[in-house]
Amino acid sequence: MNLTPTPADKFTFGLWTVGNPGRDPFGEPVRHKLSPVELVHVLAETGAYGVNFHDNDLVPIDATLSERSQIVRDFRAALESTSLKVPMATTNLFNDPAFKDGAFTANDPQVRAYALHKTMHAIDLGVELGAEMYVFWGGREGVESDATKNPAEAIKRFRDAFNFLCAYVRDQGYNLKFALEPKPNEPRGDIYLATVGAALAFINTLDHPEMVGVNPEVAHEHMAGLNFLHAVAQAWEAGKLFHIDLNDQAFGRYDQDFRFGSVNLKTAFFLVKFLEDVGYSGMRHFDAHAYRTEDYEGVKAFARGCMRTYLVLKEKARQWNADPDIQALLAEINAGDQSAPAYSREAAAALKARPFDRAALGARGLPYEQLDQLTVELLLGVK
Ligand code: GCO
Ligand code: MN
Ligand code: MN
Repeated sequence: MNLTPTPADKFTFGLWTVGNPGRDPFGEPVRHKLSPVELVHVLAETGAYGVNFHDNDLVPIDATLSERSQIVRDFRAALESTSLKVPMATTNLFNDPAFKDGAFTANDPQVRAYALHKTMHAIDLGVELGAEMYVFWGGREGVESDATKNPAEAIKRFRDAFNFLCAYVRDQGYNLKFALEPKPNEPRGDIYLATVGAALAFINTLDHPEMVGVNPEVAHEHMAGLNFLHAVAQAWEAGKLFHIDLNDQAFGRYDQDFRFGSVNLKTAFFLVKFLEDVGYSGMRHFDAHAYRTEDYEGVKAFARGCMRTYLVLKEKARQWNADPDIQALLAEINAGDQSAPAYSREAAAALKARPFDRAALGARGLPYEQLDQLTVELLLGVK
């Protein structure tokens, strides 16, 4: 089994993931901060394909123009020397106190204008470094109390912002797509467009829906108690799976951002199997961070672990698809499968008149226990 990542695997990490210094609401950082250039080298050592960033992961919010130029030059040189790519970029619209009530949906119109201003500059920066995907995670776009904001008005503000930014990208002639990243809560009490399904419905109301897709994240759907694979599959089927954030998360807990596959192995398996089976060709972005117990050796182990687990599960998916016992059960389960007849008045009348043996339908056993147990044994390495 070859578990060495290659560029074709499209494994990427954000500067904020391997660069996470281990601060949490209860404790100070446990790792010293590395510069963006140092982080590029850490990622190159682990075999990643690309590095993503928020504008301020790279250029501090109060940097002067000449500082910005120097930072971009140094970063570009690090990318060139390591062959790392920047496939995706995003805006930090959550850290600065100006965004305490949200960015595009803030009640203060000056904040909304500043959010557009900051995002246009951040888009320019991302495009300058080669990004073709732009992620929007609305971390502060929400409320603690519904007394404070009209939720329908908030959605309208969101729409105005996306229509503005799509027009900006088109006007600049950038080759850039947008991916919305839903999350149900944290840091706000409730965040708007909380799930992949909500984002998909919203996209169809935009001026340029063809430019906009989703960036689902494992942890975010799990925080809402939802089936992540089903959300991903719906996005894929709608042609909207533009990007994906891989990590892991125990249900019912705080926002954990654990190493991919470290909690729900079977869920991770079916996700990888789906992405590989359908031929998803986008980035596999690990939006996670190392345990707070780790030093930078541990951070590298964390990054390598995300990629290795993905590759192991990809190989397991290949075995699952080739396994004769599993395939025989699938053939049995799907026997007699035929597409539904197209509607015609005659077809409908014939279907209405058709007799059904309801008791026989209900009596048919389905070998799902066997199929799932075979899956478990294959994953446990005893098959
Ligand atoms: C989170 C989010 C973020 C975003 C990032 C890119 O829970 O904090 O997942 O990590 O993915 O801001 O937009
Ligand atoms: Mn997240
Ligand atoms: Mn994310």
